[in-house]
Amino acid sequence: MKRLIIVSNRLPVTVEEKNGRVRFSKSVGGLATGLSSIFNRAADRWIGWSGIYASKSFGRTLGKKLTREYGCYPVPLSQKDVQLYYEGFSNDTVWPLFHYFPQFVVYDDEAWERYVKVNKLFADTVLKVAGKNDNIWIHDYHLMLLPKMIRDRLPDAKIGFFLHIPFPSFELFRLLPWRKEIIEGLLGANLIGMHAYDYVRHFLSSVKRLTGSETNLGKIYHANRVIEVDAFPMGIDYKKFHNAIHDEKVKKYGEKIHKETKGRKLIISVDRLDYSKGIRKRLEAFEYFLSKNPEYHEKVVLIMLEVPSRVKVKTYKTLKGSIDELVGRINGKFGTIGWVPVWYLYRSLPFNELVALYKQADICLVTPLRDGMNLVAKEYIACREKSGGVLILSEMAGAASELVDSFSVNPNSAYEVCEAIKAALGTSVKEQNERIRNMQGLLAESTVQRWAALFTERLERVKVRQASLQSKALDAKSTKKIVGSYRTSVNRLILLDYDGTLMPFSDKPEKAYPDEELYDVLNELISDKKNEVVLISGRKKRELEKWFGGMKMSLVAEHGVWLREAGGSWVLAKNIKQKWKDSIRPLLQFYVMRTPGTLLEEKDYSLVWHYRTADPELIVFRKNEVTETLLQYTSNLNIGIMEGNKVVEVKNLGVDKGSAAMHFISGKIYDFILAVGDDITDEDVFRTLPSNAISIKVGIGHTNAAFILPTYNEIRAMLRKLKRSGK
Ligand code: ADQ
Repeated sequence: MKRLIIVSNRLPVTVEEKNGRVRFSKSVGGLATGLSSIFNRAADRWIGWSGIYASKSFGRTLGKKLTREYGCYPVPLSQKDVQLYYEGFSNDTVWPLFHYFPQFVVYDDEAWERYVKVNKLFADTVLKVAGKNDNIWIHDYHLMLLPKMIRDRLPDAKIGFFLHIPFPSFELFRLLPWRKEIIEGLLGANLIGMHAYDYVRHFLSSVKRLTGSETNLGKIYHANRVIEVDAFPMGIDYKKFHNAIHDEKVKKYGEKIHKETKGRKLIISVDRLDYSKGIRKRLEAFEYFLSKNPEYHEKVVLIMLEVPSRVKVKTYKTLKGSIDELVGRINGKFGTIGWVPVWYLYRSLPFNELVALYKQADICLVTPLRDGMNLVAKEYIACREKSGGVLILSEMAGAASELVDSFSVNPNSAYEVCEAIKAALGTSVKEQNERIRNMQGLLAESTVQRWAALFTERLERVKVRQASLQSKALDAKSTKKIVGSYRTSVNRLILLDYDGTLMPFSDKPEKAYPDEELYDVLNELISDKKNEVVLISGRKKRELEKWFGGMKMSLVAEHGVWLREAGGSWVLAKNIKQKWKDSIRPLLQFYVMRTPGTLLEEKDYSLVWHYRTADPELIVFRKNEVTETLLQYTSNLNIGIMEGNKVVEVKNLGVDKGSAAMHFISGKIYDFILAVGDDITDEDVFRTLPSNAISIKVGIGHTNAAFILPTYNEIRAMLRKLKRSGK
């Protein structure tokens, strides 16, 4: 049966031990609420830490109860695990780095090793529970290695990953010594979701730079799989908040707030006490507002509601101290006997009281320095009715791209925040209501329930799409058939590409020379008189001759420009010219100079611009520039521009690997034809083949070939198998 398996650092049930008694309570966060709408306790599973250390004697009974009553499977974590994996690597390394606070990042090998270990513990629990048809949905930065760990042990699993915090630009991400492991870990998923498109962009850029894998429109071709990445902005349980404003308890508490604040204009801010939330800067901005606008003294109150968070982490302790001090300073400086400008509550409020605050507030001040999404901004909007209300929202929050009717501010500018408060206080209720209505329309549609449903549906679809791409994978049955027809045939033609097909790619083309194993494989094939082996390459004839000149096989160089029958001499294809090279060469040289990491290769009848080691972001632009310029210069010459694997090649038109293949195919009647290649130039061969030929593409992607094999290793193994069967 297809089930949903949710994996997150904490379970949706909070377990607490007090005086030897264990208490269970439902977690109330946005994530738990959102997922509960699609989580079926009886059938689905939730894997995470319960909040109780594994050493506790009642651990086993607790586990059973959690499973039986809540569908939850606790991951056993020791105190040391939590200290190093959660407080350490997750919150002292990843959190500050991903929120653009490199100065707070702790690089600690021990914490990293524990992060790996705990991710493995999570993988063990997932593997105990999950089957290959289940949808596994992993959440957040604590578990970034988990997708790959599961993929390694359950290769066909359907794995989704959602990152709740920003993904930083490569300039920051590269600071992390374990950046490659993190990227590889995440790429174990089938679908990766983030709150905003900016984070997706940053992630794709890191993938390109660290793995060299191709990415195209949110798809990553990596390790013979396609991984999709997209923005899924998370919403809130809109109805729950909006309906609660009519609740009697909420009304009563609201009246109390109104009375206590003496009907003054009420500004609120609500967050976890975290440096990323910009609490200090916000207070400084409010102080600036009070100093510049004495007419508002005694007329406004700022209520700051801060939930204690990560209290054991040093940076948080220091932050708490400095906020206490700042609140004291402002109140001391501006307060009067009847007016305390800042009310500071350091605790979590029950739902009804939180809603009442949202309902009473004239302004909600949400000014994080960086925030993945920020649900408080959305909750405030959901709790407004017809009494207006202004949301002042930092442009650094993921929510800013959706809540465009808020007052947008740069949280680093006390001046901007001050001006926004002033503007908000001066805006008519009519305009406030209009803005609120627009934002409510969006939030009522894009709820957290819809978010969860969209993600899981997409995960299903991604898997179907990937299955269709992989339907060409050469399986045991087809291999057997190919081997069978090889065995019974007497005239065989084997057309092989070289780079990427028989050899892996190298930074520099000249470094990819053949190894001993490859010579063995080729010699085995050649030794059978029934075989005619042709190497069809884009390389220069000099290289092919040096490497394979002494072997009894035919060679094709420069994508069909030069042909050499086994034992014969090189022959030039018809209608080939090279004079054009003199006018194109300086052009490409100019681009080599302007683009570090690129190089120009000159073949007899073509020019090749290689960019394998260049900055992948820069190449996106430069490649277009190069091809556009080339198009202008080549329009009246009989030459074409061809894009290959990290190369742009300028060559004679009408001559390609396909025409070379044709030369051999039409020379004789063959009862077995096999063609193998990996890139776009080999597609010309696949297209030329007669219908009974067998074609194999190396690596995933769209192709005219009948089959796909993952890497050159499998191709070598396959060729060996053929040879052995033919004995
Ligand atoms: P958080 O950093 O926790 O979440 P946020 O999205 O604002 O930030 O969620 C906070 C939640 O806690 C809200 O639902 C809010 O109502 C509640 N809350 C805050 N203070 C409270 C208080 N004093 N009393 C009661 N409740 C309080 C992370 C990312 C965010 C991302 C979410 C969801 O950092 O950017 O939006 O995950 O993906």
